[in-house]
Amino acid sequence: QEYTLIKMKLLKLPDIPNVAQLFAHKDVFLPAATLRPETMYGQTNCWVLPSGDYTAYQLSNGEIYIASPHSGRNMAYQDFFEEFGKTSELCTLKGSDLIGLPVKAPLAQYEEIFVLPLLTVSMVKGTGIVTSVPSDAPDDYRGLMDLKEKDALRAKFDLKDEWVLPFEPIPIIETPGFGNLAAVEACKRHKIRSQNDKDVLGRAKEEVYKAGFYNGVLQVGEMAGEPVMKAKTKIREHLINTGMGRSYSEPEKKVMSRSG
Ligand code: ZZB
Repeated sequence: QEYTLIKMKLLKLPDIPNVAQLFAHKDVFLPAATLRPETMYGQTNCWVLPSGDYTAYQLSNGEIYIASPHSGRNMAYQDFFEEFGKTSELCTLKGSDLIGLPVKAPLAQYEEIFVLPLLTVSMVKGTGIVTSVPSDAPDDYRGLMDLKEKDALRAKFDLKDEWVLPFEPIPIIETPGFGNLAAVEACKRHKIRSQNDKDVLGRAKEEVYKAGFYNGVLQVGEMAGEPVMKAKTKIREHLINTGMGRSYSEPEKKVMSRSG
């Protein structure tokens, strides 16, 4: 599986004394793994698993990435670290330590967006850091709406209203049959009421993926007017060439289970 890592830059360091020291004067990123780089114009927040274990890694280019140990082990074989096959770890953090931090997300229309909790983030897929595009990803739309609609959920995670309430899905892709907020439409059709409605969210995601990939037309940015299929590769290259993104791959699940 070939992902694009979206380098979301931390605009404030976690408020943990030793950690703040380790990160001082360095560029620290939350690298979100995506298969849809063309949707980055619609980012509204970043997701982490509150109970998830994350590691801060020192990259050979001087940058720091905070990501899952699962992704760290994969990065070790893809020239992210000084020594091939070895990770370079600075410290560990909980997802909850990251919640509420502001980040600058590449190509996002919002100047700064915030790290928020999503209970369905997998720590063994991608990097465990997920960028949120509620216009085109049903999981993201439902996750954001849960936080907006359920005051008790915001209270549970100590979220400030200003991290959540100002952010709305942004129309970025026209998808025939779904309009310009495909995920919002799909969640409406399937009457999805919670981020925990996993099965139906999975079906909505499949539908939106297919319709968006084959028939979607980008509405914003330099590739506006181009089909998603064409814009996807160009935007991925742009992100990587400008240092805002990086290529990252994961072995197929079958290969992983065969090798243990
Ligand atoms: C932005 C985005 C915009 C995404 C969209 C999807 C959509 P897949 O196909 O199952 O591999 N993702 C990445 N890592 C994780 C994780 N650890 N836990 C939960 N979700 C994760 O899924 C790849 C997509 O799942 C990624 O692409 C990411 O969300 C999310 F408009 O990034 B995507 C219809 C989907 N639309």
